[in-house]
Amino acid sequence: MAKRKAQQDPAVDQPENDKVRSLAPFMEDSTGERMNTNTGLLINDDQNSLKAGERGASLLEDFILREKITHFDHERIPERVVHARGSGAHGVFKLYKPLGEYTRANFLNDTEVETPVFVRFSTVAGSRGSTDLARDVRGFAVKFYTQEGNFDLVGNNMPVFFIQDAIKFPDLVHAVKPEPDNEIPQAASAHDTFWDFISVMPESAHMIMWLMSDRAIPRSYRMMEGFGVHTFRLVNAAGVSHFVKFHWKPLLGVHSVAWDEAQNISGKDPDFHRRDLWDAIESGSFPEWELGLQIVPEEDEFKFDFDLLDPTKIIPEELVPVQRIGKMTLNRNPENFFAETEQSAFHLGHVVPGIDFTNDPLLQGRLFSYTDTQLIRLGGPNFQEIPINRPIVPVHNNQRDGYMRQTINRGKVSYGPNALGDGFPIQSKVSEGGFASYPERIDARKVRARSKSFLDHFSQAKLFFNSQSDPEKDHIVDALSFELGKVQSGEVRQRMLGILSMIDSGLATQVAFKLRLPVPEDPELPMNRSIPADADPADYDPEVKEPSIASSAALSMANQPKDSIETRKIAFLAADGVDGTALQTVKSALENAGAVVEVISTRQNYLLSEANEQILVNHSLLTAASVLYDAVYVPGGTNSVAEIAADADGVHFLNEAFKHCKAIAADAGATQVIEATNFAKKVPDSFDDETVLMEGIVISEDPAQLSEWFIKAIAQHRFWDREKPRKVPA
Ligand code: HDE
Repeated sequence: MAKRKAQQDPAVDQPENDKVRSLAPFMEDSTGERMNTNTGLLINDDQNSLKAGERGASLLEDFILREKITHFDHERIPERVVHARGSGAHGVFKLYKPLGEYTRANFLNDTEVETPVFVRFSTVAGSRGSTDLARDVRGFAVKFYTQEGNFDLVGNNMPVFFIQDAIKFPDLVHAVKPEPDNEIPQAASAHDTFWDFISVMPESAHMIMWLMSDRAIPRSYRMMEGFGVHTFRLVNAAGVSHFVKFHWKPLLGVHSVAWDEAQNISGKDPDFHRRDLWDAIESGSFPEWELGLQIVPEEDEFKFDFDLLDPTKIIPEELVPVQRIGKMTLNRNPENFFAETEQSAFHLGHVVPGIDFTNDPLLQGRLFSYTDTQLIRLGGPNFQEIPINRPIVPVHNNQRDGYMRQTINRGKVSYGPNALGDGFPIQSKVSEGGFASYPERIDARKVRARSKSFLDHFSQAKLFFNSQSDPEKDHIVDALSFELGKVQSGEVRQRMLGILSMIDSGLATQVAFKLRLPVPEDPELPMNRSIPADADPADYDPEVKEPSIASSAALSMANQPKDSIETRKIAFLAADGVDGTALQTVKSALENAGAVVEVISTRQNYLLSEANEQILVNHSLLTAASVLYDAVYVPGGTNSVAEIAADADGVHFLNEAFKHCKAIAADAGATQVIEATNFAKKVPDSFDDETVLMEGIVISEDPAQLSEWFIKAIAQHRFWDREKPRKVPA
């Protein structure tokens, strides 16, 4: 394939795969080429339109002007109606062990095969140009280009959903999108229409707990889990079906930012997640996830105290463990955002033999929506021919024509059955790889109804809340107080307190305190307005019950591994006169542990150390901010320390890092800077393994010792206890 031109050469080799190679014939590269029109005519003047005299009117004859402007006028396509804001990457999936017992899908049976993938991460509510750091669900859509056709696993970073039936999706999306009269607010759920809808839809209670948790503000796309949400089926060669839930587990662990930080990042770098994903791949720190399966035999369908078909429920990992069956590595950035990321079209109806659906009513509706939406977004039925969407296997069928048809189908026959074409293209037997739907037995009346087994709306909301650490619970209280605080309608707020008290009375009390509203004394069942006109509302009353297990460790981010600082971004605050030896020692130690170090100074370009060596400056305090880093270090050096301590932005950098509970390190000779901060009084008097792991602050005169402690502290990610008894201002 065309090699990237010199100026685009990434720092590391980004491997090719069958899918990437298939894109090569469609690539264009103008380096060293002459400009021509779309019909191949060499252009002599692309800067001046054709005119009647130098100062005269432009001439209609100017086909070069018209072609250029016309193309420009038509450059935009509609953004996705949801998940408009996103970023994509190429990669591969490799299986650990064959899964023939459960599925006949080829790519889940052959451990030798590397299956190419394209992944798109997204927010849901915001438009294409909106901030990455909105409080929102994240989309996690994976297209596997298998030898049996494309399999799309179109998931989210939260394992449940707001609604139980697809027919309510347009209502949900209308409620959360900016309000229709004034298009306010952008990319935010903190407004009346969203909470009004939620307050009369108790089935959303579980999802709301996830959305108000720190899962809604990830540190990075690379540090999120992914979930298929619905229960799917795996079907083996003998036709035996098992239920399955799909999980993606990030090898870097699951981590989030603080809400105040998220809001600041949205201003300082709205592309924070996009940039983070791009930079990680460019630098060779390829993001990795393991694919996990929770498998339930058919005969266990009714073994649980929730319905497997209800998309507002998880299967707790304590009940059915997640088996890790393979690894996905994202190792290549797209060449062109529009061609690849924007035009990628996912659909959970893209399956391969051995993977099938269940009757989850949300899943069933999605099976219609995804192709339908591409027809308007990508302009017609030939969107599957767009290079990023093509399978890596050839396509033969009798579908023809339509806008922008690319394929040149040969021959007279475009129908089946046919005899003139010897019957081709022919169908495949199941034994030859043909897809046959799982022959689930159905014997039913046609009804519009909700199963009673879907009416338990609170037990797993409770399970989620109970499983959180204390800081995580506090963040949920804060998030709800923020969101409901932005709501104007008193009735909506009050109704939401009713819902919250069904989940946890302490939670409801704390939010009520912040809103200065009474908690409903003896909360009646929250009103469910999501019922048919003729129904008896009592038939739709939520069933109130306790979770089957008290808590689930997998639901809390506090239980994530904390043993690595790989790809973490560390800011060094330094100016002329810095102790170059300390700076380089700590830099090397952090880089050896896999972190990325950036030097931030009062001015751009470079600084001079005590020993007069030039040190590269990555940013000045004007173009960087602590919210864009995971930790901060201040090296010694009298002049450097004095300059940072005297710079309001330098001190603010540290205050903010402290407020957001990040690891902070300073040389013993840099305490002047620490003295200038709001948290000076909170710095321990002496340092050892224990204080460092508790407080996240390291001061030492020995750069080697400092590095060792600092690395341990950064690996903790955050020191949330700092928020108690109250946050330090920044
Ligand atoms: Fe989607 N969803 N969705 N969704 N969804 C779309 O398809 C829809 C749902 C998800 O990066 C749309 O191509 C309905 C659950 C992702 O391109 C649209 C329902 C989950 C993406 C659509 C749901 C998702 C989409 C808009 C309820 C997690 C982005 C653009 C029945 C399991 C894919 C598009 C990408 C995108 C419909 C609910 C995930 C309109 C009707 C549940 C990750 O077709």
